[in-house]
Amino acid sequence: MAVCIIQSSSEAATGKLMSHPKASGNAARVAAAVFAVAAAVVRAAPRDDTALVAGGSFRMGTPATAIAELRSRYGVDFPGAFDSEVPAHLVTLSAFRIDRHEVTNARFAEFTARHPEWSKPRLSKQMHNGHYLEHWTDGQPPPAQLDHPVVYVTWHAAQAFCRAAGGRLPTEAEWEYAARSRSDDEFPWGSVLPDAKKANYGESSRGGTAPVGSYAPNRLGLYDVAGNVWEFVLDEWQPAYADRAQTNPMAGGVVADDKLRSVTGRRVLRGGSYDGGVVNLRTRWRDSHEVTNAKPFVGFRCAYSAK
Ligand SMILES: [Ca+2]
Repeated sequence: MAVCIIQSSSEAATGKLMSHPKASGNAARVAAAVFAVAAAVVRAAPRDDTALVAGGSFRMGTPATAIAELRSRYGVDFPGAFDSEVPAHLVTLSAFRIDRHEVTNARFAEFTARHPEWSKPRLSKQMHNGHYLEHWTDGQPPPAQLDHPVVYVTWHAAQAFCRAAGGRLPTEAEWEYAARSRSDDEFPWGSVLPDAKKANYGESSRGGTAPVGSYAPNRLGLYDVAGNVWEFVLDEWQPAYADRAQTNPMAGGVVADDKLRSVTGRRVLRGGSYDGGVVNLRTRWRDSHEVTNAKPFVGFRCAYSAK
């Protein structure tokens, strides 16, 4: 099913600026135009931190015939391991933009200031697991962690943030396509196994989040795709992929903004975290959480229209 994509707020701001053609003849209007430019720049700032991903087709997921070898290679033998990645199936995506970095505490603090309905005191107890923004004090993130990924967020809050930023959460297919740099890469950096210099995961022994961008990006310029924090994506959790070619897939259907808070159930997580293992860093690995499950190792990034 196609995903509804809207213009980014930066584009809207630019359009507003261009509709001010008579400003030059009047000082007040010039001042207003200057203000509009400044506002546009401020609003466009997040857009400057996005990567354009060209559309195309790729084979998402893992063929069933590869599972035995994967279980052996990674020493993972619990029931059902890798099964959710099956089958490998052809996916065609339209072009999109995606944040180069996980959303930071600083960005999320700007969001809760502008949209206090998503601040900790205002979010009803039914909308989270009791830990929403647990690491913040008096509505502010830890000063030493402004450039760390925001954590203890719900799926609803993540999607609300992305909508306010002029985008949405990436679909699961977009996330995997971007993580793999439109290739067959097993990890965002290629096929070699991770080490403590490549990503923030369990064996890095940080024991917590790192400032976003602390490790080298993948070939599309995306940072921390593997590790640091797991990332909520748009799709509803399904235990396996549909066995057919798909265009712009998104499990669970388009989420209307006015119905966002009524979404229940599990949504997909991708990428592993500072608390995770090697296998979680694979670009094809899938996991899921309840939408209300605010955890210390889960964050997100946003996607936007390519136009
Ligand atoms: Ca990540």
